Amino acid sequence: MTLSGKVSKTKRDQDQFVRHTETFLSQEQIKLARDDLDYWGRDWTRSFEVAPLAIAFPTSTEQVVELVQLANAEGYRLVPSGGRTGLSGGCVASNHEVVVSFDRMNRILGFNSVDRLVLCQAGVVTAQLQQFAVEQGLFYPVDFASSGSSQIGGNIATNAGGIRVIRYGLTRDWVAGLKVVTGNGDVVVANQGLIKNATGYDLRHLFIGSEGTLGLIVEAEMQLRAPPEPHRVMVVCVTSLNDLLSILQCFQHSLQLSAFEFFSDFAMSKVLNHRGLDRPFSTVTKYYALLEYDESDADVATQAFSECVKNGWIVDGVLSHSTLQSERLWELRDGITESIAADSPYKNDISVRISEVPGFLDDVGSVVEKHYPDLEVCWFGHIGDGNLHLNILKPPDLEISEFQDRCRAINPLLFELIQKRGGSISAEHGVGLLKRDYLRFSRSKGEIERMKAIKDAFDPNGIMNPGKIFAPNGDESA
Ligand code: 2HG
Ligand code: ZN
Repeated sequence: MTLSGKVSKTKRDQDQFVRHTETFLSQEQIKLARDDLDYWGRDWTRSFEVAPLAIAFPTSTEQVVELVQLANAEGYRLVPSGGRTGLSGGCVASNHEVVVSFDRMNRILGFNSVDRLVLCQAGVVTAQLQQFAVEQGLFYPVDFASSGSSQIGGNIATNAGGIRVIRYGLTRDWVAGLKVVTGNGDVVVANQGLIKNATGYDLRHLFIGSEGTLGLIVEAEMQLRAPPEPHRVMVVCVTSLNDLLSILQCFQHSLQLSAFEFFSDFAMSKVLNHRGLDRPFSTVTKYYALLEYDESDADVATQAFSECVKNGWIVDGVLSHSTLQSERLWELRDGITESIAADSPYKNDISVRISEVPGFLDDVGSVVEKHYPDLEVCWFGHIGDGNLHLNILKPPDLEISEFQDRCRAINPLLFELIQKRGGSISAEHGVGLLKRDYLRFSRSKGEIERMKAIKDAFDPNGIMNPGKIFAPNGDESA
Protein backbone atom coordinates (compact mmCIF):
# COMPACT_ATOMS: atom_id res chain seq x y z
CA MET A 1 0.00 0.00 0.00
CA THR A 2 1.31 3.49 -0.81
CA LEU A 3 1.86 5.95 2.00
CA SER A 4 -1.14 8.03 0.90
CA GLY A 5 -3.23 4.84 0.79
CA LYS A 6 -2.16 4.10 4.37
CA VAL A 7 -2.93 7.64 5.50
CA SER A 8 -6.41 7.66 4.02
CA LYS A 9 -7.15 4.22 5.49
CA THR A 10 -6.16 5.53 8.91
CA LYS A 11 -8.35 8.60 8.34
CA ARG A 12 -11.26 6.35 7.37
CA ASP A 13 -10.72 4.20 10.48
CA GLN A 14 -10.58 7.30 12.64
CA ASP A 15 -13.79 8.69 11.13
CA GLN A 16 -15.44 5.36 11.77
CA PHE A 17 -14.26 5.36 15.39
CA VAL A 18 -15.77 8.83 15.87
CA ARG A 19 -19.06 7.59 14.38
CA HIS A 20 -18.99 4.47 16.54
CA THR A 21 -18.53 6.49 19.74
CA GLU A 22 -20.81 9.46 19.00
CA THR A 23 -23.65 8.14 21.16
CA PHE A 24 -21.54 8.10 24.32
CA LEU A 25 -18.45 10.33 23.81
CA SER A 26 -18.46 14.01 22.86
CA GLN A 27 -16.07 15.36 20.23
CA GLU A 28 -13.92 16.88 22.99
CA GLN A 29 -13.39 13.40 24.38
CA ILE A 30 -11.49 12.14 21.35
CA LYS A 31 -8.14 13.32 20.02
CA LEU A 32 -6.87 12.41 16.57
CA ALA A 33 -4.19 15.00 15.77
CA ARG A 34 -0.70 13.63 15.06
CA ASP A 35 0.90 15.47 18.03
CA ASP A 36 -1.78 14.16 20.40
CA LEU A 37 -1.41 10.60 19.12
CA ASP A 38 2.34 10.85 19.72
CA TYR A 39 1.91 12.34 23.19
CA TRP A 40 -0.72 9.96 24.59
CA GLY A 41 0.48 6.94 22.62
CA ARG A 42 3.70 6.49 24.57
CA ASP A 43 5.26 6.30 28.01
CA TRP A 44 8.75 7.37 29.12
CA THR A 45 10.37 4.79 26.85
CA ARG A 46 11.41 6.23 23.55
CA SER A 47 12.38 3.16 21.54
CA PHE A 48 8.99 1.89 20.36
CA GLU A 49 6.98 2.93 17.36
CA VAL A 50 4.00 5.06 18.37
CA ALA A 51 0.95 4.70 16.14
CA PRO A 52 -2.40 4.76 17.96
CA LEU A 53 -5.63 5.14 16.04
CA ALA A 54 -7.23 7.55 18.49
CA ILE A 55 -7.12 8.75 22.06
CA ALA A 56 -10.34 8.53 24.09
CA PHE A 57 -10.91 10.41 27.34
CA PRO A 58 -13.82 8.79 29.20
CA THR A 59 -15.15 10.60 32.25
CA SER A 60 -17.17 7.79 33.84
CA THR A 61 -17.20 4.04 34.38
CA GLU A 62 -20.25 3.83 32.08
CA GLN A 63 -18.26 5.36 29.22
CA VAL A 64 -15.41 2.92 29.84
CA VAL A 65 -17.90 0.03 29.67
CA GLU A 66 -19.26 1.42 26.37
CA LEU A 67 -15.72 1.61 24.96
CA VAL A 68 -14.94 -1.98 25.94
CA GLN A 69 -18.23 -3.24 24.51
CA LEU A 70 -17.59 -1.34 21.29
CA ALA A 71 -14.05 -2.75 21.09
CA ASN A 72 -15.41 -6.29 21.41
CA ALA A 73 -18.10 -5.69 18.83
CA GLU A 74 -16.00 -3.85 16.25
CA GLY A 75 -12.53 -5.28 16.84
CA TYR A 76 -10.81 -2.21 18.34
CA ARG A 77 -7.90 -2.94 20.64
CA LEU A 78 -7.51 -0.82 23.78
CA VAL A 79 -4.39 0.48 25.49
CA PRO A 80 -4.90 1.98 28.96
CA SER A 81 -2.99 5.15 29.68
CA GLY A 82 -2.29 6.82 33.02
CA GLY A 83 0.52 9.29 33.69
CA ARG A 84 2.62 7.54 31.01
CA THR A 85 5.68 7.49 33.29
CA GLY A 86 6.23 3.75 32.72
CA LEU A 87 9.63 2.49 31.63
CA SER A 88 8.72 -0.79 29.89
CA GLY A 89 6.41 0.35 27.11
CA GLY A 90 3.38 -0.97 29.04
CA CYS A 91 1.10 1.77 27.70
CA VAL A 92 2.70 2.30 24.31
CA ALA A 93 0.24 2.01 21.39
CA SER A 94 2.23 0.94 18.33
CA ASN A 95 -0.42 -0.77 16.30
CA HIS A 96 -3.51 1.34 15.68
CA GLU A 97 -4.97 0.75 19.11
CA VAL A 98 -7.38 3.12 20.84
CA VAL A 99 -5.65 4.66 23.84
CA VAL A 100 -7.99 4.99 26.83
CA SER A 101 -6.64 7.88 28.86
CA PHE A 102 -7.70 8.34 32.48
CA ASP A 103 -6.65 12.00 32.55
CA ARG A 104 -10.29 13.07 32.95
CA MET A 105 -11.16 10.48 35.59
CA ASN A 106 -8.98 12.19 38.15
CA ARG A 107 -11.27 12.93 41.08
CA ILE A 108 -11.18 11.79 44.66
CA LEU A 109 -14.71 10.52 45.14
CA GLY A 110 -14.83 9.96 48.87
CA PHE A 111 -13.00 9.54 52.15
CA ASN A 112 -13.85 7.55 55.26
CA SER A 113 -11.88 8.80 58.26
CA VAL A 114 -12.68 5.78 60.41
CA ASP A 115 -11.44 3.29 57.83
CA ARG A 116 -8.83 5.76 56.54
CA LEU A 117 -9.86 4.83 53.01
CA VAL A 118 -9.86 7.17 50.00
CA LEU A 119 -11.96 6.34 46.97
CA CYS A 120 -10.01 7.47 43.90
CA GLN A 121 -10.77 7.46 40.21
CA ALA A 122 -7.97 5.76 38.31
CA GLY A 123 -6.54 9.04 36.99
CA VAL A 124 -5.81 10.56 40.40
CA VAL A 125 -2.13 11.53 40.38
CA THR A 126 0.04 9.97 43.11
CA ALA A 127 1.05 13.38 44.50
CA GLN A 128 -2.64 14.39 44.61
CA LEU A 129 -3.38 11.39 46.84
CA GLN A 130 -0.30 12.10 48.97
CA GLN A 131 -1.43 15.72 49.41
CA PHE A 132 -5.01 14.66 50.17
CA ALA A 133 -3.66 12.33 52.88
CA VAL A 134 -1.66 15.19 54.44
CA GLU A 135 -4.79 17.37 54.48
CA GLN A 136 -6.54 14.62 56.51
CA GLY A 137 -3.57 14.46 58.93
CA LEU A 138 -2.63 11.08 57.39
CA PHE A 139 -0.04 9.61 55.03
CA TYR A 140 0.06 7.71 51.74
CA PRO A 141 3.51 6.15 51.83
CA VAL A 142 4.14 4.89 48.28
CA ASP A 143 6.47 7.38 46.64
CA PHE A 144 8.74 7.68 43.61
CA ALA A 145 10.48 10.30 41.51
CA SER A 146 7.48 10.32 39.14
CA SER A 147 4.84 10.95 41.85
CA GLY A 148 3.97 14.31 40.29
CA SER A 149 2.70 12.67 37.07
CA SER A 150 2.07 8.96 37.69
CA GLN A 151 -1.56 8.00 38.25
CA ILE A 152 -3.02 5.60 40.81
CA GLY A 153 -4.50 3.34 38.10
CA GLY A 154 -1.10 2.97 36.45
CA ASN A 155 0.62 2.43 39.80
CA ILE A 156 -1.81 -0.39 40.54
CA ALA A 157 -1.50 -1.87 37.05
CA THR A 158 2.27 -2.18 37.56
CA ASN A 159 2.24 -2.69 41.34
CA ALA A 160 4.64 0.25 41.55
CA GLY A 161 7.24 0.10 44.32
CA GLY A 162 9.48 3.12 44.70
CA ILE A 163 11.79 4.42 47.37
CA ARG A 164 10.22 3.33 50.68
CA VAL A 165 9.35 -0.30 50.00
CA ILE A 166 11.59 -1.60 52.80
CA ARG A 167 9.33 0.06 55.36
CA TYR A 168 5.93 0.51 53.73
CA GLY A 169 5.72 -2.12 50.99
CA LEU A 170 4.44 -1.82 47.43
CA THR A 171 1.29 -0.26 45.92
CA ARG A 172 -0.37 -3.68 46.38
CA ASP A 173 -0.21 -3.25 50.15
CA TRP A 174 -2.31 -0.06 50.03
CA VAL A 175 -5.12 -1.17 47.71
CA ALA A 176 -8.20 -2.01 49.78
CA GLY A 177 -10.62 -2.36 46.88
CA LEU A 178 -10.86 -2.09 43.11
CA LYS A 179 -13.47 -1.49 40.45
CA VAL A 180 -12.40 -2.88 37.09
CA VAL A 181 -14.05 -3.03 33.68
CA THR A 182 -12.82 -6.39 32.40
CA GLY A 183 -11.96 -7.17 28.78
CA ASN A 184 -15.45 -8.55 28.21
CA GLY A 185 -17.14 -5.42 29.55
CA ASP A 186 -18.14 -6.69 33.01
CA VAL A 187 -17.72 -4.41 36.00
CA VAL A 188 -15.93 -6.33 38.73
CA VAL A 189 -15.76 -4.97 42.28
CA ALA A 190 -12.85 -6.72 43.96
CA ASN A 191 -12.84 -6.49 47.75
CA GLN A 192 -14.70 -3.59 49.28
CA GLY A 193 -12.28 -1.98 51.63
CA LEU A 194 -12.35 -5.01 53.89
CA ILE A 195 -9.29 -5.94 55.91
CA LYS A 196 -10.63 -9.46 56.40
CA ASN A 197 -12.44 -11.18 53.58
CA ALA A 198 -11.97 -14.94 53.40
CA THR A 199 -14.40 -15.67 50.58
CA GLY A 200 -12.25 -17.37 48.00
CA TYR A 201 -10.00 -15.88 45.35
CA ASP A 202 -9.00 -12.26 45.93
CA LEU A 203 -9.37 -10.95 42.38
CA ARG A 204 -8.01 -7.60 43.49
CA HIS A 205 -4.52 -9.07 43.61
CA LEU A 206 -4.90 -10.53 40.14
CA PHE A 207 -5.59 -7.10 38.65
CA ILE A 208 -2.72 -5.51 40.58
CA GLY A 209 0.34 -5.81 38.35
CA SER A 210 -1.66 -7.09 35.36
CA GLU A 211 -0.52 -4.14 33.19
CA GLY A 212 -3.97 -3.53 31.73
CA THR A 213 -4.08 -6.95 30.08
CA LEU A 214 -7.18 -8.14 31.98
CA GLY A 215 -9.24 -4.99 32.21
CA LEU A 216 -9.30 -1.27 32.88
CA ILE A 217 -9.05 -0.18 36.50
CA VAL A 218 -11.58 2.65 36.93
CA GLU A 219 -11.66 3.16 40.71
CA ALA A 220 -9.54 2.18 43.68
CA GLU A 221 -9.99 2.41 47.43
CA MET A 222 -6.61 3.34 48.81
CA GLN A 223 -5.58 2.85 52.43
CA LEU A 224 -3.95 5.70 54.32
CA ARG A 225 -2.01 5.43 57.57
CA ALA A 226 -0.87 7.62 60.46
CA PRO A 227 1.80 10.12 59.47
CA PRO A 228 5.38 9.04 60.01
CA GLU A 229 7.79 10.74 62.36
CA PRO A 230 10.01 13.39 60.76
CA HIS A 231 12.81 11.77 58.79
CA ARG A 232 16.52 12.26 58.64
CA VAL A 233 18.76 11.31 55.74
CA MET A 234 22.38 10.16 55.63
CA VAL A 235 24.47 9.64 52.50
CA VAL A 236 27.50 7.42 53.04
CA CYS A 237 30.57 6.88 50.86
CA VAL A 238 31.29 3.26 49.99
CA THR A 239 34.23 1.80 48.08
CA SER A 240 32.94 -1.70 47.43
CA LEU A 241 29.50 -2.90 46.30
CA ASN A 242 29.92 -5.92 48.53
CA ASP A 243 29.89 -3.76 51.64
CA LEU A 244 26.38 -2.47 50.93
CA LEU A 245 24.63 -5.44 52.49
CA SER A 246 26.85 -5.29 55.59
CA ILE A 247 25.93 -1.62 56.00
CA LEU A 248 22.23 -2.41 55.55
CA GLN A 249 22.37 -5.17 58.15
CA CYS A 250 24.31 -3.05 60.61
CA PHE A 251 21.71 -0.25 60.48
CA GLN A 252 18.71 -2.56 60.41
CA HIS A 253 20.03 -4.31 63.49
CA SER A 254 19.51 -1.17 65.57
CA LEU A 255 16.77 0.87 63.82
CA GLN A 256 14.04 0.73 61.23
CA LEU A 257 15.11 2.33 57.97
CA SER A 258 12.49 3.81 55.65
CA ALA A 259 14.84 3.81 52.65
CA PHE A 260 18.16 2.29 51.68
CA GLU A 261 19.07 3.43 48.19
CA PHE A 262 22.35 3.30 46.36
CA PHE A 263 23.93 5.05 43.40
CA SER A 264 27.33 5.17 41.75
CA ASP A 265 29.56 8.23 41.60
CA PHE A 266 28.87 8.31 37.87
CA ALA A 267 25.10 8.45 38.53
CA MET A 268 25.58 11.26 41.05
CA SER A 269 27.80 13.24 38.64
CA LYS A 270 25.04 13.00 36.04
CA VAL A 271 22.53 14.55 38.48
CA LEU A 272 24.98 17.26 39.59
CA ASN A 273 25.69 18.25 35.97
CA HIS A 274 22.07 18.08 34.89
CA ARG A 275 20.77 20.19 37.79
CA GLY A 276 23.82 22.46 38.07
CA LEU A 277 24.43 21.43 41.70
CA ASP A 278 27.66 21.42 43.73
CA ARG A 279 28.98 18.19 45.17
CA PRO A 280 27.42 17.86 48.64
CA PHE A 281 30.63 16.36 50.10
CA SER A 282 34.26 16.30 49.04
CA THR A 283 35.04 12.58 49.48
CA VAL A 284 34.79 10.71 46.20
CA THR A 285 34.11 6.96 46.27
CA LYS A 286 32.77 4.66 43.60
CA TYR A 287 29.40 4.23 45.33
CA TYR A 288 27.10 5.94 47.80
CA ALA A 289 24.18 4.73 49.87
CA LEU A 290 21.33 6.95 51.00
CA LEU A 291 19.67 5.94 54.26
CA GLU A 292 16.47 7.42 55.64
CA TYR A 293 15.34 6.91 59.25
CA ASP A 294 13.18 8.52 61.92
CA GLU A 295 14.54 11.64 63.57
CA SER A 296 14.18 9.95 66.96
CA ASP A 297 16.69 7.32 65.79
CA ALA A 298 19.36 9.93 64.95
CA ASP A 299 21.71 8.90 67.80
CA VAL A 300 21.35 5.20 67.05
CA ALA A 301 22.04 5.94 63.38
CA THR A 302 25.23 7.81 64.28
CA GLN A 303 26.39 4.81 66.35
CA ALA A 304 25.68 2.43 63.45
CA PHE A 305 27.56 4.77 61.14
CA SER A 306 30.62 4.69 63.46
CA GLU A 307 30.50 0.91 63.58
CA CYS A 308 30.45 0.73 59.77
CA VAL A 309 33.40 3.13 59.59
CA LYS A 310 35.30 0.96 62.13
CA ASN A 311 34.67 -2.09 59.96
CA GLY A 312 35.91 -0.26 56.86
CA TRP A 313 32.55 -0.47 55.05
CA ILE A 314 31.95 3.30 55.06
CA VAL A 315 34.71 5.84 54.47
CA ASP A 316 32.78 9.08 54.96
CA GLY A 317 29.25 10.42 55.14
CA VAL A 318 26.99 13.43 55.38
CA LEU A 319 23.89 13.89 57.54
CA SER A 320 20.81 16.06 57.13
CA HIS A 321 19.78 18.27 60.03
CA SER A 322 16.62 19.69 58.49
CA THR A 323 13.88 18.76 56.06
CA LEU A 324 15.45 21.01 53.43
CA GLN A 325 18.81 19.25 53.76
CA SER A 326 17.05 15.86 53.53
CA GLU A 327 15.35 16.97 50.33
CA ARG A 328 18.70 18.10 48.88
CA LEU A 329 20.24 14.72 49.58
CA TRP A 330 17.23 12.90 48.13
CA GLU A 331 17.66 14.95 44.94
CA LEU A 332 20.93 13.09 44.30
CA ARG A 333 18.95 9.87 44.01
CA ASP A 334 15.60 11.09 42.67
CA GLY A 335 17.20 13.06 39.84
CA ILE A 336 19.03 10.13 38.22
CA THR A 337 16.40 8.96 35.68
CA GLU A 338 15.83 12.48 34.40
CA SER A 339 19.56 13.25 34.22
CA ILE A 340 20.32 10.25 31.98
CA ALA A 341 17.22 10.50 29.76
CA ALA A 342 19.13 12.29 26.99
CA ASP A 343 21.55 9.32 26.78
CA SER A 344 18.75 7.01 25.50
CA PRO A 345 19.49 4.48 28.28
CA TYR A 346 18.82 0.78 27.88
CA LYS A 347 17.05 -0.04 31.13
CA ASN A 348 17.39 -3.05 33.35
CA ASP A 349 15.17 -3.26 36.42
CA ILE A 350 16.22 -6.48 38.10
CA SER A 351 15.90 -8.02 41.53
CA VAL A 352 16.92 -10.88 43.77
CA ARG A 353 16.10 -11.69 47.37
CA ILE A 354 18.16 -9.57 49.77
CA SER A 355 20.48 -12.36 50.90
CA GLU A 356 21.48 -12.89 47.24
CA VAL A 357 22.40 -9.23 46.71
CA PRO A 358 26.21 -9.48 47.14
CA GLY A 359 26.61 -12.45 44.76
CA PHE A 360 24.15 -10.87 42.35
CA LEU A 361 26.10 -7.60 42.26
CA ASP A 362 29.25 -9.62 41.50
CA ASP A 363 27.41 -11.43 38.68
CA VAL A 364 26.14 -8.19 37.19
CA GLY A 365 29.58 -6.60 37.59
CA SER A 366 31.21 -9.39 35.59
CA VAL A 367 28.64 -9.08 32.78
CA VAL A 368 29.15 -5.32 32.66
CA GLU A 369 32.95 -5.64 32.62
CA LYS A 370 32.96 -8.29 29.93
CA HIS A 371 30.26 -7.02 27.61
CA TYR A 372 30.05 -3.29 28.13
CA PRO A 373 33.72 -2.29 28.64
CA ASP A 374 33.33 0.62 26.24
CA LEU A 375 29.88 1.76 27.36
CA GLU A 376 28.93 3.95 30.30
CA VAL A 377 26.86 2.09 32.86
CA CYS A 378 24.79 3.88 35.45
CA TRP A 379 24.29 1.82 38.63
CA PHE A 380 21.63 2.72 41.14
CA GLY A 381 18.56 1.31 42.81
CA HIS A 382 16.58 0.28 45.84
CA ILE A 383 19.18 -2.13 47.03
CA GLY A 384 17.50 -2.43 50.47
CA ASP A 385 14.76 -4.49 48.81
CA GLY A 386 17.03 -6.30 46.32
CA ASN A 387 16.17 -4.10 43.30
CA LEU A 388 18.92 -2.82 41.01
CA HIS A 389 18.40 -0.34 38.16
CA LEU A 390 21.18 -0.84 35.67
CA ASN A 391 21.08 1.70 32.84
CA ILE A 392 23.42 1.31 29.87
CA LEU A 393 23.97 4.69 28.19
CA LYS A 394 24.12 5.10 24.44
CA PRO A 395 27.34 6.69 23.17
CA PRO A 396 26.46 9.75 21.03
CA ASP A 397 28.09 8.31 17.92
CA LEU A 398 26.34 4.91 18.02
CA GLU A 399 23.06 4.47 16.10
CA ILE A 400 20.15 3.82 18.48
CA SER A 401 19.14 0.59 16.73
CA GLU A 402 22.70 -0.75 16.80
CA PHE A 403 23.01 0.20 20.46
CA GLN A 404 19.75 -1.52 21.38
CA ASP A 405 20.62 -4.64 19.41
CA ARG A 406 23.86 -4.82 21.32
CA CYS A 407 22.12 -4.47 24.69
CA ARG A 408 19.44 -6.98 23.73
CA ALA A 409 22.12 -9.50 22.75
CA ILE A 410 23.45 -9.39 26.31
CA ASN A 411 20.01 -9.82 27.91
CA PRO A 412 19.98 -13.64 27.89
CA LEU A 413 23.39 -13.76 29.61
CA LEU A 414 22.32 -11.35 32.32
CA PHE A 415 18.90 -12.91 32.73
CA GLU A 416 20.34 -16.43 33.04
CA LEU A 417 22.38 -15.26 36.01
CA ILE A 418 19.26 -13.73 37.52
CA GLN A 419 17.31 -16.92 36.87
CA LYS A 420 20.00 -19.00 38.62
CA ARG A 421 19.57 -16.83 41.70
CA GLY A 422 15.77 -17.06 41.55
CA GLY A 423 15.50 -13.36 40.75
CA SER A 424 13.26 -11.28 38.53
CA ILE A 425 13.92 -9.66 35.14
CA SER A 426 11.49 -6.87 36.07
CA ALA A 427 11.37 -5.85 39.70
CA GLU A 428 8.97 -2.92 39.56
CA HIS A 429 8.70 -1.43 36.06
CA GLY A 430 6.62 -4.25 34.62
CA VAL A 431 7.10 -6.43 31.57
CA GLY A 432 5.33 -4.30 28.95
CA LEU A 433 6.94 -4.51 25.53
CA LEU A 434 10.49 -4.18 26.77
CA LYS A 435 10.80 -7.44 28.70
CA ARG A 436 8.04 -9.62 27.23
CA ASP A 437 10.42 -11.72 25.13
CA TYR A 438 12.31 -12.65 28.28
CA LEU A 439 9.42 -13.63 30.54
CA ARG A 440 10.59 -17.26 30.59
CA PHE A 441 13.65 -16.23 32.65
CA SER A 442 11.37 -15.37 35.57
CA ARG A 443 8.28 -17.50 34.96
CA SER A 444 8.03 -21.22 34.19
CA LYS A 445 6.24 -22.57 31.11
CA GLY A 446 3.41 -23.77 33.35
CA GLU A 447 3.05 -20.36 34.98
CA ILE A 448 2.97 -18.59 31.61
CA GLU A 449 0.30 -21.00 30.35
CA ARG A 450 -1.83 -20.34 33.44
CA MET A 451 -1.34 -16.60 33.15
CA LYS A 452 -2.56 -16.77 29.55
CA ALA A 453 -5.57 -18.83 30.63
CA ILE A 454 -6.43 -16.15 33.18
CA LYS A 455 -6.14 -13.51 30.46
CA ASP A 456 -8.50 -15.52 28.25
CA ALA A 457 -11.04 -15.70 31.07
CA PHE A 458 -11.17 -11.91 31.51
CA ASP A 459 -10.40 -10.86 27.94
CA PRO A 460 -11.61 -13.60 25.56
CA ASN A 461 -11.18 -11.48 22.42
CA GLY A 462 -7.71 -10.25 23.36
CA ILE A 463 -8.61 -6.55 23.12
CA MET A 464 -6.93 -5.45 26.35
CA ASN A 465 -3.43 -4.06 25.89
CA PRO A 466 -2.46 -6.70 23.31
CA GLY A 467 1.19 -7.62 22.98
CA LYS A 468 2.05 -6.59 26.55
CA ILE A 469 3.51 -9.11 29.01
CA PHE A 470 3.13 -11.95 26.44
CA ALA A 471 4.65 -11.95 22.96
CA PRO A 472 1.82 -11.83 20.35
CA ASN A 473 2.94 -15.02 18.63
CA GLY A 474 2.82 -16.82 21.94
CA ASP A 475 6.57 -17.36 21.97
CA GLU A 476 8.33 -15.97 25.03
CA SER A 477 11.50 -17.86 24.28
CA ALA A 478 13.32 -15.30 22.11
C1 2HG B 1 13.66 4.90 40.09
O1 2HG B 1 13.90 4.10 40.99
C2 2HG B 1 12.76 4.49 38.98
O2 2HG B 1 14.11 6.05 40.12
C3 2HG B 1 13.42 4.65 37.61
O3 2HG B 1 12.30 3.18 39.16
C4 2HG B 1 14.60 3.77 37.41
O4 2HG B 1 15.31 5.01 35.49
C5 2HG B 1 15.33 3.92 36.05
O5 2HG B 1 15.93 2.95 35.58
ZN1 ZN C 1 12.95 2.30 40.95
